[in-house]
Amino acid sequence: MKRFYDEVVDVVKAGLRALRIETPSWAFGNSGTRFKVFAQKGVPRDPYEKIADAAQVHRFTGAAPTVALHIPWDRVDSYGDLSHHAREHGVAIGAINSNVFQDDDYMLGSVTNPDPAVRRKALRHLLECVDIMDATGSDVLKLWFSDGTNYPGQDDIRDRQDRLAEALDAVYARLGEGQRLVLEYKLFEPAFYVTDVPDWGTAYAHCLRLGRKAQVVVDTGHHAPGTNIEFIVAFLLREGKLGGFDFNSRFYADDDLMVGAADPFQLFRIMYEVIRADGLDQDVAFMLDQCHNIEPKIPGQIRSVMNVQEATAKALLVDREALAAAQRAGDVLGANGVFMDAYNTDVRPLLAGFREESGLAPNPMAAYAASGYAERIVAERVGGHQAGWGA
Ligand code: LRH
Ligand code: MN
Repeated sequence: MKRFYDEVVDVVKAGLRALRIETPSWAFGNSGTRFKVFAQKGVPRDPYEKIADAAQVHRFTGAAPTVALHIPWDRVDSYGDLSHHAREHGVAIGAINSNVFQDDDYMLGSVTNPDPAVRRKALRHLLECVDIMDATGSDVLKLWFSDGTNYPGQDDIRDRQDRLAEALDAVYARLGEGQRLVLEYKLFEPAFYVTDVPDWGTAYAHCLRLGRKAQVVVDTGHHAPGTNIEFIVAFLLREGKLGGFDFNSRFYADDDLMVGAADPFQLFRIMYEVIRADGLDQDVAFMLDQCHNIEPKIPGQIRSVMNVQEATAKALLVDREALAAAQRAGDVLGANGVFMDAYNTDVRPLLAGFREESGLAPNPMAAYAASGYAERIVAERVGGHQAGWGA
């Protein structure tokens, strides 16, 4: 392992340089569960402050240069001005996330709603998000539909798919040059019987039908327990249909905990399939989609970026030649051993060195804590309305 390690260090560093992780604006606002949203001091009051906080994640990790927006949570008068503000803070605006899950009209669905007037309203919002992409220079429209039913017979499963396809066609047709849509699936919640885009197969089928500008988003928390997510990743990459990732982790359902916190080995296996498919050089939007309900939000995002960097460095350390030879030879334990050697390698010293070579502090968490930024925003952000999921 030692000989291989010395040889491959530069390959690992090259991979880490290519790794870009988008932070979600909504992770910096208050979030919680239906039981309670705990307000934290210093939380942003508007998209400008959210972007300033996201810029801290990039400042200390060097790996989070873009921030995803969620509309209407991040609605502003001038998206051009917001983009300028982002650039001033050394970041850029990334994916635009639509939201057709918080309006009373969408109780029985948005683009799949039995009522054509509600479907038209939902479509107008999706098209407005493309207008915002034009204004921010974003090339990714991220679509997640909470649409579904709670009781058998409540609505016709096939009719809802027809309505969904009709809306996706209209959005796809509106996409400009260089723009693409990424469709996110989720097994359940808030719907508890049928979710209209419940799994990767449904999302993949719709994207295949739409065309090359449509790809699938894999959100770690959106699968049934026990789902082999790295298989889905390997399959979608093989098809050129993995458009993005919503990184987080969970012990039970869509817990939206810090990526790698609940299952660092799963994250390693996922990143290995990404590396194996040269996914770092493809247009896969790696995004965090998390809620820091009880922990400080900016450090939570910094820790999350570090967790993805650690998993990626370990995945890049897999001795691919030795692995392929063992696999070809049917050497089950040998192959598994090569894989586990990489996973069991402590890459933290390598990452600290990589950060220093990149002009960054070796320990981003300690550097952020020492920056005084956390204390400053608590002192400055008094009054006003703290941001959250309620807009
Ligand atoms: C849905 C989801 C989706 C976002 C939302 C914030 O659960 O994962 O990606 O729109 O969280
Ligand atoms: Mn998500």
